[in-house]
Amino acid sequence: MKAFIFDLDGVITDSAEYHYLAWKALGEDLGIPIDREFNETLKGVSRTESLERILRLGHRENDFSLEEKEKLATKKNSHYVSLIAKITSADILPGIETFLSELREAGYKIGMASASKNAQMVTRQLGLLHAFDHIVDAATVMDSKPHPEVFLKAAEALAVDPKDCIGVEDAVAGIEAIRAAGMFAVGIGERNVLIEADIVFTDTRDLTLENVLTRI
Ligand code: B16
Ligand code: MG
Repeated sequence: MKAFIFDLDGVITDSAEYHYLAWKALGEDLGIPIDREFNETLKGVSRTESLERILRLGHRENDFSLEEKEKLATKKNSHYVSLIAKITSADILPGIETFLSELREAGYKIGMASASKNAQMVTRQLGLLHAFDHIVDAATVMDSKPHPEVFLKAAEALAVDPKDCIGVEDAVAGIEAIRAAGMFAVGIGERNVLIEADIVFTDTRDLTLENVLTRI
């Protein structure tokens, strides 16, 4: 194995909570209640697709023009951006900084494959820009997870064969994307949810090089 490619939300930091708060507020404006359980289905899913799912939930998918949907997505994003402005290095999930340093010292290439167009900004806020050799710009990705494109783009930028990459993800769609890219899939979350992952850690604290390499 030569490279590790990370998802952002739910793996490096829990910005999923801020996505939830911003979608919930938009849902309230539209009369569509969004709870945490439904929010699970939005994890790793692009902004436009998330909005479509919310509108379908409220049976309002035909109530808005493309232009109006863009305005709704922009409104959610402005709210989200105002929430993440408060993110600091204290919001890095436990064990992640140590793991990234461990990988750097061991000579692995390190990439990020997030569906978020705010990934650069969040990573900067966390003080982790230096820890990644490449962060894929989600705006250049045509097909969302579970399509493998974002992971394949990261591997290409790192100049590593996908079969020599390990992908780390918290979302079902993300694990599917890693597998479809031909990479080894490490899940962060529940074993019974991330059933397609090669290995699963429930806590980011357990994400160490030894714990991963001994299970490949
Ligand atoms: P944005 P990840 C994903 O990030 C989030 O999990 C998902 O909830 C969000 O809708 C998506 O990014 C797009 O984010 O609106 O900021 O472009 O988990 O792939 O790092
Ligand atoms: Mg995620």
